[in-house]
Amino acid sequence: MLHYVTTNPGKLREARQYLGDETITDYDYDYTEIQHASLEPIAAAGAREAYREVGEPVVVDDSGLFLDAFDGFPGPYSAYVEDTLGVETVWELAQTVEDRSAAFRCVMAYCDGGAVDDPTGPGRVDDGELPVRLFVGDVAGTIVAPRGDGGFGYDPIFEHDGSTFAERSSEAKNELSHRGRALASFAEWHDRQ
Ligand code: ITT
Repeated sequence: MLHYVTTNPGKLREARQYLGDETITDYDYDYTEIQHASLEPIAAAGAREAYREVGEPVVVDDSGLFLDAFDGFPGPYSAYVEDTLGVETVWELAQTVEDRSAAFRCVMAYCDGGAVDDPTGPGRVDDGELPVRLFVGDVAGTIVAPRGDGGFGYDPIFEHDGSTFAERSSEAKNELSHRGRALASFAEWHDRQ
């Protein structure tokens, strides 16, 4: 069984909706997040630590919101900024600039202790540590005044195609979101194993 390791119920709901209960089981574990300017090394280190904790195949999901006018802030610090400032304050910050374009990014990292059959498959990071595979999804949008009751985190202030992510069901969000795109490329690879 594949363990989806997260402390965030919103991420888990979307992963379950996409992959199905027969593919993943949740594992609530708060792995150490290393400090880095990009999500990939954070996810890779997290997957290795999660695998050592769980002892079975794991996937972790490191994601963030990147505002163009602020050179990608909060980016890898999105969870810290949500906890300390809050989503409303990020909307207030965005109102101080004209360019409110932004992107969500999701990096999923898979680790099964190295027993991956296909050494040349997608996203493989083999840098002398436990091999991991990375599956990435991005979506562009605009920061807007909060709307909608669904989703989680920054969803109410992220608009794409006329609606915020908080105005979509998990299924409708997965059809075009950063996480949905990362899940699609992960599932495409995983189904071939
Ligand atoms: P885990 O590390 O335990 O998985 P986390 O919530 O701490 O959970 P991250 O470190 O990846 O996750 O931080 C991501 C931040 O971005 C966090 O504040 C989330 O609420 C937010 N976020 C991630 N994906 C999102 C999405 O699809 N919609 C809205 N906000 C999102």
